[in-house]
Amino acid sequence: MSGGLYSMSSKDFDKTLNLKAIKPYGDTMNDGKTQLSFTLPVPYGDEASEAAKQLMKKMGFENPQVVYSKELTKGFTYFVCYGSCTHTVDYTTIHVPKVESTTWSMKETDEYIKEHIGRKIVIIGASTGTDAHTVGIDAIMNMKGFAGHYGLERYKMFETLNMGSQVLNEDFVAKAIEMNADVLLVSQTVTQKDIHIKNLTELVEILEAEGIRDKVILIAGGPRISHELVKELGYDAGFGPNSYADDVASYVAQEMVRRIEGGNEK
Ligand code: B12
Repeated sequence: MSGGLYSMSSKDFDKTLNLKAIKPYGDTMNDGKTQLSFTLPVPYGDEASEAAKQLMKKMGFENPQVVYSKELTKGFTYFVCYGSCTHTVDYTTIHVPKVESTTWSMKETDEYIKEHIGRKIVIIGASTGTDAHTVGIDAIMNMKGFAGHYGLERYKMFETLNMGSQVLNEDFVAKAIEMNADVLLVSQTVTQKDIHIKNLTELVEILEAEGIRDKVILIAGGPRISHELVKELGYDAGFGPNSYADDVASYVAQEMVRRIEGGNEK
């Protein structure tokens, strides 16, 4: 089909998009329409809804509406609200630090390692400290994989050990030394009272004290982990939500080769 609506780019379609001042899109550009939900610690009723609307105005929403509210338990009311956001963000100035690598298929990564490294890469993973959540680290490591992405255990060129959850940093490092690990994978899900920061920092300190920090690729991941955060804590890479085994595998292979070529192999 030529001409007409189907050949238009989104730029032609709407000329009011301003990347220097973006705001939420509802059904027309720049209408700011937003849906948000929250709970207030007050009993269900008209006063609760009025409090929710006043709060939304203070948050910068025009025409606040409560479209659903329900008592959660005695003295607590849950709301779903709509409103028009008055604030904007300059999208053109945004820079998000990210892991620098290209995601390959399992086969491509295995072949690359075989050709450029010529041996299996030893990877150990754990959910460390008091953190009992295993689903994240399992999603990355388990043979069966997660959401259609095979886990690291399935790769021919990785030798892996998943130590599970609540692994003490000392035990994790001892295992890394015993297995002469190339890569350490740490999962952190609980972030209450910044426990993840304390725990991730302690691991780096132990690795440094053992003199092996520079000998491993140190990776952290979890739902509230970002590359920027863990770089600051002394890690090589951080993976957040929607990251999969193939992202991690590709990064590991490419980083190992970068280190070999840079003369930094252990
Ligand atoms: C399942 C679950 C549990 C199970 C865990 C079972 C298990 N074997 O893991 C149980 C019931 C045991 C549990 C316990 C607790 N939980 Co819980 N739990 C959850 C829940 C519902 C799902 C988490 C999950 O499995 N996600 C699915 C996985 C696949 O996602 P993911 O972890 O994000 O992993 C992906 C990425 O982040 C990344 N990734 C993750 N790790 C790694 C590591 C590396 C190296 C890499 C590269 C990538 C990577 O890759 C994965 C795939 O994309 C969440 C709420 C939620 N809906 O998220 C709460 C939640 C995580 N739990 C929470 C809490 C508070 C607890 C408890 C403290 C509750 C309590 N008071 O006892 C305890 C924990 C006790 C402890 N010592 O840790 C809070 C955490 C809040 C916070 N910000 O700290 C949450 C968010 C619930 C909430 N809204 O309050 N929990």
